[in-house]
Amino acid sequence: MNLGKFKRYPLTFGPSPITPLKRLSEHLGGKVELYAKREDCNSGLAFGGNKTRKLEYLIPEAIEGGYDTLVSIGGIQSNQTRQVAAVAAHLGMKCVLVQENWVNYSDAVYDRVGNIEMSRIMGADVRLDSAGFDIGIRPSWENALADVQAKGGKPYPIPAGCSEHPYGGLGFARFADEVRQQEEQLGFKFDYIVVCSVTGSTQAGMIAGFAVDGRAQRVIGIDASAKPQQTREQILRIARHTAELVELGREINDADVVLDTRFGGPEYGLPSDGTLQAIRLCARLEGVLTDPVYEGKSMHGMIEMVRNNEFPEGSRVLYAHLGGVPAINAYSFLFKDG
Ligand code: 5PA
Repeated sequence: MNLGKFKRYPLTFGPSPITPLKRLSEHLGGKVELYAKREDCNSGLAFGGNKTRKLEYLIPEAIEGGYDTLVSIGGIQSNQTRQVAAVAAHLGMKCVLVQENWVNYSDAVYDRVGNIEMSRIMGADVRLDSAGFDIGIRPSWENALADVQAKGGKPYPIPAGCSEHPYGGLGFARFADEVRQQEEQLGFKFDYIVVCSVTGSTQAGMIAGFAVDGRAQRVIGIDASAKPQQTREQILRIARHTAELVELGREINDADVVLDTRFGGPEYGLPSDGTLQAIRLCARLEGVLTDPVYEGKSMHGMIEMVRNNEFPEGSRVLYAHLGGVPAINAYSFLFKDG
C-alpha cells in the first residue's frame, strides 16, 4: 500500500490509543477479548472523531488550492460538521454548514445543544434545511457552495462524512497501518475489527487498508443508516477507489464488504432498546460513552455477536470507537433516568 505519495496535514494527536475493554469482556463470558481504538479522543480539535482523521488527507488540497471556506453537510446533530467547523477555526478558514433534518427526533433543544452548539461557538455559518436523510450529494449543499462563490469566496466542498470526496477513504486506510504498528508493540494481531457505517468511507478505507494483510473481510461493518443497500454500495465503491489510489495491487470485490444490517434500526438517528442497553452497559462497566446514532449501534452489534458466540473462542476484537458522544446532549430525554 502506497500512502506516502499523498500529503497529510496532521490534525490528530498521533496514533489513537488502543485500550482493553476488560470488564465488558469478562461480563460477556470472557471467551473473547474486546479492545477499543479510541478515535473518539484522537484530537484536541473539538473532541475529534473519525472525520478528523479523514480530513487530514483533504486539507492539503484546501490549503494549496487557496480555498477560504470549508463547506460541508450533515444532519442537525452531525459530528462531521462539528469536526469541519473545528478544523476551519484551527486553520483560520471560514465554514458553512448545511444541517438537514435527517432524524425524526426532537428533544426540546435538539437543534441547540451538542454538536450544533459547538459548531456555532466555533464560528461556523450554520444553515438549517428541512430535507430528510440521504447520504448522497444534496442540492442544499450545492446551493451553499454556489452561494459562497457568488459572494466572492472560494468554497472547498466536503461532502457528507467526507465520503464522496476522492480522498475520503485514505484516512482509514492509514488507520490499518497504524493498527499494524500497534499490534507489533502489543505482540498480537486482532482477529476482527468492528466499525459503524453510514456514509461508508470509514469502513471502505479500512477494507483497503486491512486487505494488505488479508483482513478485509475481518472488518465487520455495523450499519447505522437503516438504509443499508445505499451504504453498502457506497462502501464498495469507495473501497475500490481507495484501493486503486493506494496501489493495493488487487481488486476489492463484493465479498470484501461485510455489513451487518441487524442493529441499524428502527431508523437512522433513532436508537432501539438494544442500542440504549448497550450504551448503558459499556458506560457502566467501562466508563466509556457511546451515542445513540452511531457508536451505540456498533457497540450493540459487537455485544450481541459475542453473546451469540459469533466470534470464535479466543478471538481478539477491536472496536473502532469513532466518536460522536457530543450528540448525547441532544437525547437527554432518553437518558433522564440513566
Ligand atoms: C459517523 C458518521 P461513515 O459515515 O464513514 O460510514 O462513518 C459512520 C459514523 N460513527 C460512525 C460516528 C461517530 C460518526 O459520526 N457521521 C456522519 C456525520 O454527519 O456526522 C457522516 C454521517
